[in-house]
Amino acid sequence: MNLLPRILLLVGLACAGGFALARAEPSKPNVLLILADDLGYGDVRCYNNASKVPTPNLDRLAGEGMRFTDAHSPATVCTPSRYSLMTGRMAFRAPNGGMVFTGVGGPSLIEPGRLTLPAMLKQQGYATAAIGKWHVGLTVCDTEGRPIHNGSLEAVKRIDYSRRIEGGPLDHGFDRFFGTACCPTTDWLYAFIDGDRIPVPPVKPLDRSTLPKHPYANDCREGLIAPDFPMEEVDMVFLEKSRKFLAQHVRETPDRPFFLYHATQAVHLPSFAGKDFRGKSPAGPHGDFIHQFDWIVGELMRELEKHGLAENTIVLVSSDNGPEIAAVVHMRADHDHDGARPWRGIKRDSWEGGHRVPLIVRWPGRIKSGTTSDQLVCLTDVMATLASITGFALPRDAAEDSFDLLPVLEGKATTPVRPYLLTQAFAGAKTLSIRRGDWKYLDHRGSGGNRYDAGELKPFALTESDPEAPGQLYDLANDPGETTNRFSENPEIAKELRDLLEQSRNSGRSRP
Ligand SMILES: [Ca+2]
Repeated sequence: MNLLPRILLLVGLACAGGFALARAEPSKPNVLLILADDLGYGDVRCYNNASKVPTPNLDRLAGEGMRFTDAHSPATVCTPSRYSLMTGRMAFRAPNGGMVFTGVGGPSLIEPGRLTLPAMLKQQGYATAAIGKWHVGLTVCDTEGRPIHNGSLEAVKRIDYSRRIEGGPLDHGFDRFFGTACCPTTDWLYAFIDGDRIPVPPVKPLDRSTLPKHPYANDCREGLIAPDFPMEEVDMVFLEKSRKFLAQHVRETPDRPFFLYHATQAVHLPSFAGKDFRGKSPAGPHGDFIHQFDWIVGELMRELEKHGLAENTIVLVSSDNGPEIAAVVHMRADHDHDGARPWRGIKRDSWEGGHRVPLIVRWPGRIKSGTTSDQLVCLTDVMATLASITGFALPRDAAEDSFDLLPVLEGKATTPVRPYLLTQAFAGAKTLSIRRGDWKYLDHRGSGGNRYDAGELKPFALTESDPEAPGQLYDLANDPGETTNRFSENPEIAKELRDLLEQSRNSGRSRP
């Protein structure tokens, strides 16, 4: 070989090597994860053009990023769904993993020592903050130091506010936390937690006589309230805290990436929209609340832009489960609006309406604007995706149900990233379902959550098409509304899916 070609070859190899190194060096974008509570697929205009609620900010976000049409919450209720988002693992695999915490909640569903999404990002150099509703459990104590878990008003009265709160967000990877233990305006303890303390304790019974009265105002229990706790402006307080976090981050630690998890009160009942939003949507009080959530998303985006962060921040917006009974039943009747549309079932149910949720992801330069993905994805996947994006090698005993969506986000995935999807309904491990391709198998009879034989949902009950079958099998390609149970028609497919579910349950994981 002549000298010149050899030099060129060496230069070429060096360039290729340098390029490879540059490519291998993971970028560390900021992450803003916005989680709505009980926001339905059909509540958002870009998912349902018949939605009666204007959602211009979510629609704009979808236009600037990727909108997933087959995204799922891991569970059909708050606590297990949020556990799974924070750990990348199905909650039914954890002790008490089907439980929904009430009152003060707890103890933490997250096992001590388990790697969480925020802890992983913290290891990757991120500043981490959680603002809003936690609901994954924590531990408060009485004056004797005895733990208080769940319980109602009597439990709240026994709390010793001088003691540290154990097992909350600060003990699971967040540098900062400001929010509430459970549902902010539902669960007896109407007080803000700042870090690991409640600086302003609740001192008097909540006076519900001054609160709005409408079909969406239930779920507000007779708890104790702190003097600084504004029942109708909780989300405005959370927004202000997230704004302050971003401003402080830019001022004090601009060289570090951040992970901000903003979990709103909206749109969980009671639908107490803030004063600036009442009557602003044409779809009643719950419509106003959805509209307020949309506005909050817009404000957080504006805040990123103000600080010059919008270009290098991945923004994810989703919901922890489908829409609530009152919201669906009354909005269908009074406003011709259907938050569960086009699916069967709602919050708590195994049917799609319980867990098919909006998911919008914006990441300028990496995600093509205005794209749609029909990949089967789950909120457990956020952890493996951010591991991939930040160059973190997930250990085997973490994120067991999490799949890397980066190829999907970059438009490079040509095959499904998930072999199958698991979901759990209200009764946790007793009401699991599994989806592979177009087939979905429910390992139980009935909804898995709500009653349809009586009460408000009775008018929406469908006749069971395969009443003797022990489970349900639906072909979502031809029957997205899950109207016809094909269990007895296709026993071999039902068995395959049941076996796969059993195998996944026994192995403790779905990630290879
Ligand atoms: Ca929820």
